[in-house]
Amino acid sequence: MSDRRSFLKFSLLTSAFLAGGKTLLAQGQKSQTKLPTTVKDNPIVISTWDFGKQANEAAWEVLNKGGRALDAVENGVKVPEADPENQTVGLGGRPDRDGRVTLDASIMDENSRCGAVACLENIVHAISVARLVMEKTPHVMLVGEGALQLALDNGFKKENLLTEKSELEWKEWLKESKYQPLMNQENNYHRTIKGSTPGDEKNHDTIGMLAMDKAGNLSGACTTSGLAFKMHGRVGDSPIIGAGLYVDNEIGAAASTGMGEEVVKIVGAHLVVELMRQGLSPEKACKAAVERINHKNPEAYKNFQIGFIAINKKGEHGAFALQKGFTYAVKSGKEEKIYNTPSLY
Ligand code: SD4
Repeated sequence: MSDRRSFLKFSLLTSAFLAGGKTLLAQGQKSQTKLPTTVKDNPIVISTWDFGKQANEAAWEVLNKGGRALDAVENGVKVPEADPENQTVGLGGRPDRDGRVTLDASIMDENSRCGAVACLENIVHAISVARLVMEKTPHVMLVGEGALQLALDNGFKKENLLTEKSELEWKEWLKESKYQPLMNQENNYHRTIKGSTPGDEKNHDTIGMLAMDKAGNLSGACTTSGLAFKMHGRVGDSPIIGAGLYVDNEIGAAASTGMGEEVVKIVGAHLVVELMRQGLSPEKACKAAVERINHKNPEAYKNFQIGFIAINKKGEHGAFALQKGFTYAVKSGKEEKIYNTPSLY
């Protein structure tokens, strides 16, 4: 089938899929979808992977006291950022192929204000620097030296983020040094990193966290050390507003984890929020985004994982992944649970 014909076929399928073709914002029509009703006084926080549970607890301390969702998500993701045993976020993150730990992070609030840092070195709490970008500069993203300078100017201290464990793994990887970025996913990771312990990374990756506070406002945060042994300077989806994270306070919020390049190509988190605007549940919206990635690159599932999480203004949550094994943690007044996420494969 020609590219154009496949595109048309896909577009038709998509139109039929979306609420009977009723609302196609891409064509400039006004949304006819009723906005979800906010459930006030019932805060909720969700985050990626099993390790989201501890992060949710820190977020909950803020939410339960009636604090802002923005403060909750920052507080929450700082937990894995500070954990040296966690090799995918902040301190202890796996380095790039040159042995440098470079962090990506983004944050977004209920007023669509957002901030991000990319390729930030030597600062543990990349998320707080992303918040500084949002609150103290007229910009949305700072990278590398500029991001570091902002952090230092605001009292952050430089630290070595490369732990002995991550350094040893990097040195092991250097023996063959295949310049192929590795996703922190068990089945392809342990084939390559001989020094690593199977099971260590199973449920670890980027942390994406979404929260709704007692006032019914939404915020989100996303922070990561990115792909292990990536090229120096590589930036993933996590600091790209709309790709790794997106919040629309009228509709809902979404975040992603997994192979960032594929998420950027479909502007994943924004897509999930727009699909919720069309009336899809959080899980169905995440599923449609994963299907979009799979449609564009049907070989994708063989090489990597992608997962999306989402919440809407009703406090409903959901997630979907490309492959089995993705989990997400939820804490609200009603439940505290780690969910196994449904997947395409
Ligand atoms: C990235 N989505 O940088 C993030 C994190 C990741 O394995 O890939 N972790 O693409």
